[in-house]
Amino acid sequence: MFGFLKEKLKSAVSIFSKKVEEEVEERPSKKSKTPEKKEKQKEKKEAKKTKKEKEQIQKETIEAEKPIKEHKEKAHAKEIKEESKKIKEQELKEELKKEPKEEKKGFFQKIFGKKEKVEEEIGKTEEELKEETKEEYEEKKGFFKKVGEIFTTKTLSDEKFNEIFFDLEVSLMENNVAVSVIEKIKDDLKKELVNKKLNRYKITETIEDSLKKSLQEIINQNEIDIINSLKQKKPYVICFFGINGSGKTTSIAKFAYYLQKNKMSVVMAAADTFRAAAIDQIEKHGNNLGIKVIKQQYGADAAAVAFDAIAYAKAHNIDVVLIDTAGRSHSNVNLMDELKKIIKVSNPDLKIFVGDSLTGNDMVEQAEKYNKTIGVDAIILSKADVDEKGGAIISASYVLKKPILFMGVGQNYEDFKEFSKKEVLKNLGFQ
Ligand SMILES: Nc1nc2c(ncn2[C@@H]2O[C@H](COP(=O)(O)OP(=O)(O)OP(=O)(O)O)[C@@H](O)[C@H]2O)c(=O)[nH]1
Ligand SMILES: [Mg+2]
Repeated sequence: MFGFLKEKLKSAVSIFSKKVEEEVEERPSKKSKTPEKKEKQKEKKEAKKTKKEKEQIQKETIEAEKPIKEHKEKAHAKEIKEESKKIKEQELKEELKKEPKEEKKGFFQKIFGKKEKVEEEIGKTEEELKEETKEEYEEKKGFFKKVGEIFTTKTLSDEKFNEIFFDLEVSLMENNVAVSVIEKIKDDLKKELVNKKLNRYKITETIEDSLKKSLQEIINQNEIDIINSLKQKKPYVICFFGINGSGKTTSIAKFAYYLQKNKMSVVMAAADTFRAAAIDQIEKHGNNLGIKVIKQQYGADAAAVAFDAIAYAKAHNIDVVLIDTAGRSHSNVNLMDELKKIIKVSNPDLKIFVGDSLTGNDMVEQAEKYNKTIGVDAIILSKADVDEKGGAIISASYVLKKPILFMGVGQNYEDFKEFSKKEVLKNLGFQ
């Protein structure tokens, strides 16, 4: 899950950061050297060469004078030793004579020296600084320049940002991230980067922080505490729908297993009377899990099956009714009308859209259309275990403004994960 998107995002963000850095940094290119600069460099080289020659001559002279020098040095060694001893004694005497106040000042100066120096220097004008020796002046100027250079002087224009963002945009699109999600990421990044003086040492960090914040907001859609909601009404009716093969029947079986684990009783309605093998399929799950399945014959009225299941739940004090429906594309008017009828008759407490995460943007588009026609309360995304891209998982709830309840992560009953924002961010490398 997310492996592909994570890698793509990582490299796209790194390229994006580099391009932003290049854009806001003003580095003189090597090619742009003027003829005067070239001439100066040549002169410097020559000077270096003559300096080397001079040093060679000096070295040879020193070698020749070495024996004489050694003799002289030995003779004076004793003399120098005695002299330095005298100087040290004198220094010690003077040090002892000094006022204790002065000693204290020296001590604090050592600790706060730097701060005092900065404060002292800040008070000086450029002219005052220039009055000092050239070397000192250059050194100090360098220090203040460094402080000023933390923030870039050049800023990123809106036009340049759009140009640089293009690669990141393509990466997100290739990984099934919906257009509206990309737009949000882009707008958020723009706010952080465009026409702003940036801390040149924190450009990558700024970009990563902005992306993390955007993703947090994108996946943060009104959560539902499902177990708590289920306890509010009896029987609690849930209807599942989506396009063909999206994983509805398998998800219903996994949901039933999850409810059993939470000590809730369940009945399932085989309201897919459209596909021949659908009734057998859900019955098989019912047998495996020890759950009653309400069914009629193939081609029967699906709404009537749902109605029967609710009646059975009421009569047997069952907590939850799960209604399986036939797969249908939003564009199939007859089947959509049939679904509307099921919804009208069963009046579900929760309408769940089951989407196949592998189908990416198509799934998100279908979900949007379902939402407009019959309303979606929550989402289950199946096949997340085989979805390497992950863009649809990020996009679905943002586009619909509805929470993702569970993710199908395999073919077994226990391969059903409660949606965790934290885990999604972690899998994308943002936590
Ligand atoms: N790897 C994986 N496979 C899944 C998952 N969920 C469902 N499948 C498989 O997807 C296929 C279709 O699943 P179904 O549950 O029959 O889908 P459906 O939406 O009920 O299909 P129709 O009723 O024909 O519309 C089956 O082979 C399932 O085993 C999942 O989370 N992971
Ligand atoms: Mg099915």
